[in-house]
Amino acid sequence: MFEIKEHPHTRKNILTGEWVLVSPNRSKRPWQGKVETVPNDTRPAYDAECYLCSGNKRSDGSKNPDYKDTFVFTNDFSALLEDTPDGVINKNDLLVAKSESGICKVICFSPNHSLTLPLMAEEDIEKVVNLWQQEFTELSNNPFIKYIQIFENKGDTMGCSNPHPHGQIWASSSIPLELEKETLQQKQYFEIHGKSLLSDYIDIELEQKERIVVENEHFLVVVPFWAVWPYETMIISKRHVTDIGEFTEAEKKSLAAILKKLTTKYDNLFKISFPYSAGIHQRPVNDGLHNEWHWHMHFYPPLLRSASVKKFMVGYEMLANPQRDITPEMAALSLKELSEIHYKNKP
Ligand code: H2U
Ligand code: ZN
Repeated sequence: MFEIKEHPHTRKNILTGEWVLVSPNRSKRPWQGKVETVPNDTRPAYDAECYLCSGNKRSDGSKNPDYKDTFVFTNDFSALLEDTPDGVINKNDLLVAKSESGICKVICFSPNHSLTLPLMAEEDIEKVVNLWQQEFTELSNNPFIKYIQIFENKGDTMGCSNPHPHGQIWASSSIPLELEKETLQQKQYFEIHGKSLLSDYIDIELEQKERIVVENEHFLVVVPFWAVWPYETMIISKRHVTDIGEFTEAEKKSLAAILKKLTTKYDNLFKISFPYSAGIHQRPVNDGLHNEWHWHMHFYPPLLRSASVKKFMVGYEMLANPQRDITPEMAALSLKELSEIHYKNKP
């Protein structure tokens, strides 16, 4: 009889409609491949060479203010520009292109160069959450903006160019691919069930308790049933809200608290500053009602079995289908059992 804990199987990502191959039988295979060097992450609180530190010069010559908590500026090398002319290219339906415009921003989480989210005080993470909310509201006032992607790329392994605690926002004139997929799946569910897909999903997670990493009054963190990356997680708001603009003061406090707990657990897993790409998913803007949308945040960490062994999305994954060995349930259990006190702050 098919046993999900033992036998190879595929699981559906209900947010994208895509599938992941899970091979629990394979998680004990020996590793003789690439071993990454463990990055040394001790840094000074101020680095005269850093283009994000308070009062420093950036590479385009502009100077950062002497900021004391958070600081936001327009990306000096923006991937999207506000004044790109509209236009379409179509050569016999074979060469197809369209212009894209937008606004890109960089957000410094703290003036302290040595910190990361898990090492920041909860009140200071709250300031980051407040800024995300404020930027979302302000950017959505531009009628040409259709989607606001708030994200953080953390660590060399993820191609992050600077260890200063920071994130980015790219607001674009069209809805990006991942968001198109998630909109479609959530809309279909909402039309049939009259409830958000993630509200019903949360109920199952709370009932089964097999994939919960941590929770508080307003948020739940799970390794999703369909996770592709070994320690992938999602923060899901317990209340059905479509975007960060709707969060109350209490919810913003709760979000800061759970961000600290989750990222602390991540650092504690391999006792390093844990790399990841993380970002908020929420409704598109200036695009009519999107009641189907349920706010959540994805964390995609690249590490597999230690600080130095990374998961490669190659071979079968590139050519056919994503695949994982350790099950989401095993990953959730490891994360759940980890301390909520950062290893660097242990007495
Ligand atoms: P990462 O989050 O991937 O490290 O990128 C940092 C961003 O900071 C990157 O998009 C921008 C880069 O364009 N940047 C500036 O806006 N000004 C600078 O002086 C250097 C980097
Ligand atoms: Zn710095």
